[in-house]
Amino acid sequence: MVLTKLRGLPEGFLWGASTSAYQVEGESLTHGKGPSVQDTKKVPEGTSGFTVCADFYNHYKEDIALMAEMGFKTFRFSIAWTRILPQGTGEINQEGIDFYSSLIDECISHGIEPLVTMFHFDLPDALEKKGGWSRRESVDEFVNFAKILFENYGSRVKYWLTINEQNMLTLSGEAIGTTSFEGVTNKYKKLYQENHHMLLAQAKTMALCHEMCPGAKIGPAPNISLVYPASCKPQDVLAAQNFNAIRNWLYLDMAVWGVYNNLVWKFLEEHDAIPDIVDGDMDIMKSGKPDFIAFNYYSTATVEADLSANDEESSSRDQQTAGDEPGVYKAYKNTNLPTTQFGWEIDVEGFRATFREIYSRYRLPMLVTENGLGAYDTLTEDGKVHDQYRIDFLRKHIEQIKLAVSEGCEVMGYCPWSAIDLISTHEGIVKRYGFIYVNRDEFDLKDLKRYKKDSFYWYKKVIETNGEDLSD
Ligand code: BGP
Repeated sequence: MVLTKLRGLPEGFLWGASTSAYQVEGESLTHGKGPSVQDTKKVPEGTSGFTVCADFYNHYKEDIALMAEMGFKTFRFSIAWTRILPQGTGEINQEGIDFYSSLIDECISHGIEPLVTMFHFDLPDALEKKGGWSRRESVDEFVNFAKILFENYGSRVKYWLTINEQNMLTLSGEAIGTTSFEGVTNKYKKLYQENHHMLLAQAKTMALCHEMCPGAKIGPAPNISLVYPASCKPQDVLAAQNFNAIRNWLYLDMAVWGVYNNLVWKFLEEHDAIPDIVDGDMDIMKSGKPDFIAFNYYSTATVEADLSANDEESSSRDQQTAGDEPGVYKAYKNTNLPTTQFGWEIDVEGFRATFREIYSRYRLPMLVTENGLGAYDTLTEDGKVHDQYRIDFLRKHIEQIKLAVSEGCEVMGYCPWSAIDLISTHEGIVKRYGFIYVNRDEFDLKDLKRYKKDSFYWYKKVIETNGEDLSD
């Protein structure tokens, strides 16, 4: 399909950008905040921890003013569960409630809609120590936290996101620092039981949001990217369908339709990992519906069939690529795609293909809650950051949004990662994503002064023209 006529982006398109509490705020164990699993995990060697980050906690007014200068219509941030409930349940930390209240007011006073993620990788450590999401109680613990948020902010926040990248918590929890398999005999059983509880918590929270905050909209925020087959061999196509189901559709089929994806169900049966499902659970899953699908997109994945899975040789493989699932699919390097300085594949058309696929399956408006380029930025002596590579990356992705919209996909907004430089999940501050440069190094905190990167001025113009002018 060659498109000659591009449709403009809809009026009210939510231009903005994203952050998460543990990666940007700092003050990680002060002002009454309790530790989360991000504060207690072992930080990869050579990278700083999360105690200071971009010190957003103390700079948020200045930072939001800069976002307003770029013309943001929305700002996606997360609320640290342990700033509100230091132990995860029980006593509320009023200082935490007040901090987010003031942050929300600050956004609104600049005409920026707060887009709030309730949970972004930072489970309260006190709950983790009791068994975290593996316990049935975790469902109500999360819903209790959500209720406190709706009570305090529900009249001011129109857009809510439940759980950031639940699929990555399941598939890559070790890298994120949220999963350990110590003493676990069946890792699938553990992961998919936790997953079942998160899905229940999400469904209950979506229903509660609609009950407590009429007019507010809520959705899940998984990391969705289309999975390609390595070739047109039918076995590779089947492998790609398997991984699409395990990586993507499990999460959205449940959020939207309240059903377990059949391919994933089969996969769980084969691994003796069907979660314990209590009577009434599937009714709960159907009771909370999303108003939109938010998703994070960085790149597509490619897989081939793993036909040797039943051989002795392959079952005794110890050098398995992280993305492999013996007998189900094998990760495949897509040589058609360029990569970032950090080795991540860049697939702009894959972004559009992902929109098309999500929309044709679920027919719900979509909101991009992450997409971006991690790079080693340099601050020049005269205080500039020439990040043309980031501008090129974002431009190409926005072009694909315009194409997707022209093809009939409903897209509500675009919030790249990240509004401001912050600490990467496991690669430190040197992997920068922001429009705003934060003057600090990995261990030398310098003065934490803010500088506008070239992409800052470019994005301002993009927003001003509602995506019409993408030129330099
Ligand atoms: C997503 C997470 C973010 C962010 C981003 C970039 O998976 O939701 O928290 O970290 O990826 O990843 P990284 O920091 O590893 O470069």
